[in-house]
Amino acid sequence: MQSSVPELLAGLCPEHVEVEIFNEKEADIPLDRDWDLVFFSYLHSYYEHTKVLSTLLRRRGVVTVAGGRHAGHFVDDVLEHFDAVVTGEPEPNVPALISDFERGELRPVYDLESKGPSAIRPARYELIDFSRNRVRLPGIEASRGCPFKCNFCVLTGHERYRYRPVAEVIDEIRLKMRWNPNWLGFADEAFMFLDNNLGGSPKYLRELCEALIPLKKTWGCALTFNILQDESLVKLMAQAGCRYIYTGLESLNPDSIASMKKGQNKLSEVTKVMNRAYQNGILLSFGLIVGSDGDTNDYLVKLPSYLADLRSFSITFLGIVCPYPETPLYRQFAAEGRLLPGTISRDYDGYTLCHRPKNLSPSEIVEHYERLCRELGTLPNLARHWSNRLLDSNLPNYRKIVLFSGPELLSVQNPVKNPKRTYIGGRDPIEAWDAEQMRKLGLSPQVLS
Ligand code: B12
Repeated sequence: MQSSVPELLAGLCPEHVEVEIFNEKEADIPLDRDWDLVFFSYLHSYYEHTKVLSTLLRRRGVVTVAGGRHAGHFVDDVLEHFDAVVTGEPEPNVPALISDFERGELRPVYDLESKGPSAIRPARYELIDFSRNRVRLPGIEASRGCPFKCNFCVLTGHERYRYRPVAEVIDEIRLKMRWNPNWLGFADEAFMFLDNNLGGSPKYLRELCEALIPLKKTWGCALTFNILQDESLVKLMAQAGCRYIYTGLESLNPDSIASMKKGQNKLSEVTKVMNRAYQNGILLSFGLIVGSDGDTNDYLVKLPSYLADLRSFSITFLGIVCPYPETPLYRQFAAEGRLLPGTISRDYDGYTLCHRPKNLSPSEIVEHYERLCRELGTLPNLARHWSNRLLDSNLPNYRKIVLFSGPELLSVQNPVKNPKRTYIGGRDPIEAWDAEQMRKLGLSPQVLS
């Protein structure tokens, strides 16, 4: 999966504007081009890098704009490195910004209020270059926000749950979406919902699924545990073409779930809920995070055997709980003096420990984390995953999805492979190219603790 922001913003540009999109995961950004205006979307951990890119472009007279969650939270800092910042939703603000720019009247901050999710315009899928990323699928948003209030989530306290009219979502899928042509027909008509929680309103999800049935597409999404407890809804999703669900299981330790304020995860129901999804033809993959206040040595040592008991190995993200600066968790750790000294925005990547854990030392958490990455993302676990899952359902495409999930399962090994990093916040040097450019450009990292 990749961010859909570039094609989303492109869809908001007036027709006379010529647009190019770049995703640095897929291709280097050519910094010698004579663009008039460049919009940047980035995750917190790429802020230093994005500052470098913006500064290099601005030196050549290109006007730069930043948007997204980090930019919206750190407006003053961001305005030192970009010409403007969008703090509101893109739909009203991008057209207004372009119009101001064309008149030579660019303002520093754009915070016009959106008319709501019906203002979302279809993305420009034809700009996605599937030859640069042969495995990605097109993505669409049906909703934004989430009704839950998990203490580590960047949405908590910022975004209420809202959804688009079903007919507009269906039309966008039918008429605008472009399919990945690289899989000999397998990925034709397959897409992802990029929503934070497609099940934020079960009633809306039912309506959406009813409308998706006639389209006969194959799709995946992320949603919360409570939806998986509703068997009729899971069946309806499968009937509508859903073959993959990601859910944030986060922890199998009740104390950690309680510390995250994630009461919707009912640990006693995990086995039942997982098997139900598989048997209905949906591959359930999940994320786990370590480093929460309930975690102990005993739990972290036993985690692989708990997963073996569940006979479930389809972990997509194994992370270290991250106190993103706009979250309740960050405010809690800051108030308790538990942020590690000297953490910079680069450290807020979900794989680096940025706080002092309650029951363990920072290096103990990182040692457990590195071991778990190595132990869980292995070929024997992949073999177990395939043999446990392949025969669960014979719905069309289910087995293909199980087979194609192999690389995702192995990718759990990837985060901690850089031998130059300790993955303890405040200790590791910035990546070499960024550090060199920052030195030349006189930029310093954003210290967050
Ligand atoms: C695809 C995806 C990924 C991809 C691509 C990342 C990316 N660049 O977005 C990959 C797989 C790399 C990824 C990784 C991770 N992800 Co992720 N991911 C997503 C996902 C599912 C979809 C992103 C997307 O396209 N959304 C649709 C677009 C349209 O919305 P958006 O990105 O939210 O942007 C909105 C606004 O912020 C704004 N906006 C954003 N940028 C800009 C720029 C401009 C100029 C303007 C005007 C507006 C604007 O416009 C959008 C519409 O309102 C989101 C969930 C979600 N729905 O957003 C999580 C999400 C972004 N991921 C998240 C997390 C936690 C992670 C991981 C830490 C997971 C992990 N433990 O490994 C890692 C982070 C790695 C890192 N180095 O920091 C969090 C937040 C992370 C953060 N830093 O804020 C999210 C929000 C999920 C969640 N609710 O927890 N992820």
